[in-house]
Amino acid sequence: MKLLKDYLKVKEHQVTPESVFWKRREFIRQFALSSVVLASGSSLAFTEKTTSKYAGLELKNELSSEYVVTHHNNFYEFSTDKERPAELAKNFNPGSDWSVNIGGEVELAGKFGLEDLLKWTSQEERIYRLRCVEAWSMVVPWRGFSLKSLIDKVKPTSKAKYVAFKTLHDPNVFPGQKRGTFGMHTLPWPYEEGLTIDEATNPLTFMATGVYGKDLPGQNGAPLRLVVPWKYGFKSIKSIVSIEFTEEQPVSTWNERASSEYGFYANVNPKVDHPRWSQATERRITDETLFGVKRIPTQMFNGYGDLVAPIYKGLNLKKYF
Ligand SMILES: Nc1nc2c(c(=O)[nH]1)N[C@H]1C(S)=C(S)[C@@H](COP(=O)(O)O)O[C@H]1N2
Ligand SMILES: [Mo]
Repeated sequence: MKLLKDYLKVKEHQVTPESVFWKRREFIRQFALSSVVLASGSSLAFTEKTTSKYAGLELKNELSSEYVVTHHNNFYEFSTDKERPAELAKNFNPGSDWSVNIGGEVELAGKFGLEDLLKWTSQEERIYRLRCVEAWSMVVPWRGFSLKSLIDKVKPTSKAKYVAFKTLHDPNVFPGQKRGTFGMHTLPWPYEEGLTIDEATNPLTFMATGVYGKDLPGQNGAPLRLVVPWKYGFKSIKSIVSIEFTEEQPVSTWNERASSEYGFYANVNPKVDHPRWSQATERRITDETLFGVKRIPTQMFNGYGDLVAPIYKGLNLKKYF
């Protein structure tokens, strides 16, 4: 649990010279002109939209500051602490020198450079809410491409029912993967996640390569990470090196670690509590709330139900949490 004094400490770093502040304003203005409509009132309040097609997403949100997005992270390969990944990831700048294995039930299997993936798809900006299973949340401006556009290119076979992802496994890069780092609390590496093919091809499902107009920093999952905004944050696997199309339900690292606490689906659901805490509300982290604790109600499917609820028609969401 973070204490108020920790937030005050963060606030000190957050003080930016005026020139930097105005650059950020300029950037935010560009967002406002491209994919986001500026709401009246505060200059930092946004009417959120992913693309103009998704008018259903007009929920008022404040963007979380670049500082909190890049300094309050969950990336256990670096540390179980929220502030440490930013520091420990300083030398992890893979850039485009990265490849991804695409395999399993797919026509175009192989090892592809990130550059190839970027040639096949087109990049855009998306502002999404991120709701962690730990009951904190942010609003993040990502850059990247829709996973569907990549899937359309590589053409899964009719046997492909799921998509499985893996994070890089290299203890020389990730200190947290060294044996005994967390003692018995370690996760089984590599971190793995999976989606059903319907979830993976939903237009909201995103592969991020950047945040706040810059390439992803290491702590946010450089150079390529998944973003599934209607699911708890742990589904949004970072630093992906493998994408496999499978017939069977793939491993989800947190589900494997504690299946009674973390389900395979992990859809944001205020009515299904975590065994150790309520999921009815969340602590929204923005600049302002660094000074306080703003609790807001958690929305079903994190507010993206219009676009994703049909996937789960007839599914018991308490049983398949
Ligand atoms: N490989 C890997 N991916 C991961 C994690 C992790 O520890 N390792 N943490 C997850 C969790 S719990 C959350 S909430 C989000 C956090 O993303 P952010 O740090 O970019 O906000 O990343 C997810 N992806
Ligand atoms: Mo999380």
